[in-house]
Amino acid sequence: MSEHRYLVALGSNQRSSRYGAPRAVIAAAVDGIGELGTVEAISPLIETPPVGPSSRRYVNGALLLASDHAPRELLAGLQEVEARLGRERRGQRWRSRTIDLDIILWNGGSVSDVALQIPHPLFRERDFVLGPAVSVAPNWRDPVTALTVKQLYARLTRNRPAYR
Ligand code: A4P
Ligand code: MG
Repeated sequence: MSEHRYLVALGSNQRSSRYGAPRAVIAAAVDGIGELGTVEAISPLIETPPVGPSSRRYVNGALLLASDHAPRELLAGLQEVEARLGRERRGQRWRSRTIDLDIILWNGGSVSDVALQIPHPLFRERDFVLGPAVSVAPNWRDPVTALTVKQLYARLTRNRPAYR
């Protein structure tokens, strides 16, 4: 049994010369993440309108990972996967990217330092994270608000239509 469990969010809104369209990039990222532990569940991939300056739509998804890596090690592993898939780290924040991998929740609770915050500070406001997350971890409880992923998603989308 792996020591840790993580909810990881995946996003892509740019083709990769090597892997192709965003969906294929995400599939390659899932393979890479599989080397960091056991991927226990993958959400359907959804198309979402961009939040921030990028004009291109994103493909987003989420997965559950069981892993022996502690949070900072996992972050380093995810960044290695991003680098392998051709993510350019220079430039504007929130620019188009071939792949973005974020740690959303960890079963060990909270982490807060300069390089890593878990829960991800913005995930409660983002339906492109919560939508996919609901399909893999509906009952996972956010340690900060004590609400489940499903409740956070319902709270966020109560007054407007979901993407799907
Ligand atoms: N970092 C801190 N906490 C974490 C965490 N929990 N998981 C640090 C991953 N990384 C974490 O990230 C910058 C630094 O965040 C990392 O070096 C790490 O130490 P980054 O991925 O290099 O930069 P970024 O992604 O440009 O910035 P950021 O703040 O992560 O942006 P977001 O929040 O990821 O937003 N619209 C749609 N529809 N779909 C999207 O997926 N994504 C973004 C990016 C904007 N708009 C989007 C989407
Ligand atoms: Mg990121």
